[in-house]
Amino acid sequence: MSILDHTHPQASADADLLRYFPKDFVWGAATSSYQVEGAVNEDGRGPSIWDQFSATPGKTYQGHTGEVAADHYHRFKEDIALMKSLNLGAYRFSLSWSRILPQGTGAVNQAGLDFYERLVDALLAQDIAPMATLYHWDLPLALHEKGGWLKRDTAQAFADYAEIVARRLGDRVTWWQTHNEPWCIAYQGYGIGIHAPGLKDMSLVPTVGHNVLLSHGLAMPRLRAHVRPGAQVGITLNFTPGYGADEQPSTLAEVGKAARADRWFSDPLFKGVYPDGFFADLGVAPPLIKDGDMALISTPIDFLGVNNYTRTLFQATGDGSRSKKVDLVQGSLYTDLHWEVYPPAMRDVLVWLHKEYAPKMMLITENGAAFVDDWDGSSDHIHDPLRTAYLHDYIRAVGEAIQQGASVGGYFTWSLLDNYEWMDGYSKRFGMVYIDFPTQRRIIKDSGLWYANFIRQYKMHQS
Ligand code: IFM
Repeated sequence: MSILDHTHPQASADADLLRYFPKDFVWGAATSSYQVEGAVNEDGRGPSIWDQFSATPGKTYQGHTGEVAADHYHRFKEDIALMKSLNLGAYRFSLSWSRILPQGTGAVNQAGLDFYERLVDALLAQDIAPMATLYHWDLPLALHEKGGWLKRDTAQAFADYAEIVARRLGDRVTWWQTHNEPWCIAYQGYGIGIHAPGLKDMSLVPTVGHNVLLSHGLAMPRLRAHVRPGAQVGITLNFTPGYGADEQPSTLAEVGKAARADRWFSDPLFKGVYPDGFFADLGVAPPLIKDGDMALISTPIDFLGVNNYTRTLFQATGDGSRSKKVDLVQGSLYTDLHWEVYPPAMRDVLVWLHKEYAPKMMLITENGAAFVDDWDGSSDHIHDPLRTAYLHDYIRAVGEAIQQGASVGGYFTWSLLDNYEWMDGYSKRFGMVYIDFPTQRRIIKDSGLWYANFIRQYKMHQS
């Protein structure tokens, strides 16, 4: 079968692909607050570390900020209509902490909570399940100024914030997540400084990771106390598995390091320990762990959110004395972020997670691809066969993992909308819906039409 056979928006899904997915499998799409909402100065929202970082010259592509983004704050009803036309069963969004608590702690901004209440109610009215992520990287600036994730107080503040949100929305939202990708929060934000708050000190990374995990553990009981019976509470981690192009000891060593990096957060969450050797790999000291921390962190979760986009391939250099990442794998397709398209990694990660930790359930909370979209400025069609092929092949890989026993309950594309891709600004497009940023016009891409058609066929197959 050629790419074009299955990327046509009206293509019929392969029968075996539909069969892989159990009844009540959730098909959704995801976004995050700073990447889509805009309205950064409206209705009492306080600044976050991303407002500050993106306003700092040289930090983001052409100085792009999330000030307007996809204007979802004002256009969420239009966006929910798009979700409906895409046949989505769920929408994963994140809440902006500083919209709700402008100082991170203290006085609650009711207007911020009201916005999320309107969003949730509008989703429910369309029979689209809301999935709320409490933290997707936009820490209130006021907390950063007091030390941010380097301080245990921030973990406590996060738990207080979680309770405030759960008290307001807990009667309606079934799916809850504490964090999105702690790995990125710690490593990219504090270690290599390419994300807010932009610190470049590897020695800080273990403490940040630990405090984020601690905040998750502290928030779990606070959430459970205020969410409806049957609500599902979890966390999302990102995984980029390492593979070896050969079996040289140096290659196996690199693959081992990548495996420990992938365990950095999952081992504490499921086993209550950090992976042996991980901090030594980073060349830094482990975090200070107080009595009871690991027990809190490993409080059972209802589901694990899994984000996977690519893999890393390692290969020995000429004399075999060392190995490094292969920058261009022969025959592989790369996305616009230079991420290798490698669907087997999705299957392998899910099967590994299932065998290693036996999570009650896993949800793919993000998967998708940045590709350049050509729009002629007037038509209402965007042809993006590469993105469609990516989604098709990764969905198939999820199906294969299910066939091998992994318990996966849902899949969310990243992303519903083209949006603010952090340091890359608006230069990278992940959406199933194209946004013409100057006019905010929305156009469903062929990949979105394909996904809608696939979900429709899944539903027909179930009934
Ligand atoms: O846009 C991001 C998202 O915020 C977190 N996961 C990866 C996506 C693509 O880079």
